[in-house]
Amino acid sequence: MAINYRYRHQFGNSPEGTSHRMSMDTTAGWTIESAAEVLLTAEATRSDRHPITDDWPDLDLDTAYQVQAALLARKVAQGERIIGVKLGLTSRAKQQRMGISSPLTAWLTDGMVLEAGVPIPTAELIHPRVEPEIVFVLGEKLQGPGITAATAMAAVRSVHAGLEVIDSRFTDFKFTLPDVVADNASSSRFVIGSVAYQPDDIDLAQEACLLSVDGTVVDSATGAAVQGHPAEALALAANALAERGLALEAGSIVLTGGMTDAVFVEPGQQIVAEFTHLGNVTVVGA
Ligand code: 0L1
Ligand code: MG
Repeated sequence: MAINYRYRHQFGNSPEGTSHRMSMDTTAGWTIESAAEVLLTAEATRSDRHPITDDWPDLDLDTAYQVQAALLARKVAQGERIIGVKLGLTSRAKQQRMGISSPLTAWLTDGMVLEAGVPIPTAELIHPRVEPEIVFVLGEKLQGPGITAATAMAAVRSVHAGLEVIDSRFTDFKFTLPDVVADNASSSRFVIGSVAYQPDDIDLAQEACLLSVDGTVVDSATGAAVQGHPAEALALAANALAERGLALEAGSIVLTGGMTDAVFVEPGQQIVAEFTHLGNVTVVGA
């Protein structure tokens, strides 16, 4: 799949730049930079930790998105490229499991791409879980505010099945909304299926997915689980990013959010998402 990534001119070295980022010291002694550093260290050392909000209870959503931006800026400084956006907590299954009812946005980098057939490097991760998603690749830039599901779909070049591997830096995947926003929505890896549909050629609300582990179906959902229609999730992302002065670039990959609850993956396990039209996507734990 040929995908163009055009974030550099918009974002420079980080998704949201550095100019407006606060360098405040909180009463708890935390800063945006120190929170980003703690999360990146947890990822690099495979060590889960308690929520940042336990120590920094005043961490609000705006500041959490600045922590997320600082974290991404560090990944970019280390050579990763931003290639798209992922939504989190867009389905009731995910919201109920995590106890959080607000969707959120986060970023995808090329370091998160898991090529088809490459096993999930479980030894490098804390407690990986896998969830099926409907994925868009944009043919045009998409900039809010005022984006509707229809205008969002007009910007889509192709639709795919996907599996996201999430790996929260917080113990037992227990966090508040600001924690998970700061943690870039538990991002770890993702794989996109090879089947591509034109947006007009598929009814995404009706598109069904069976999720199986080692041949046993453990969950199922249709695209309607994602905000009623995955295009609503795409519109939500464009409008939410616009509030922070950002847009989705042409060529972006957009993960619209887990359709079902995520399942843990152990070494040797095979997880398959079988979609009605979008084909099968398979991952194996290394
Ligand atoms: O797709 C998703 O809903 C990801 C949510 C990220 C938060 C999590 O479940 O750890
Ligand atoms: Mg996800």
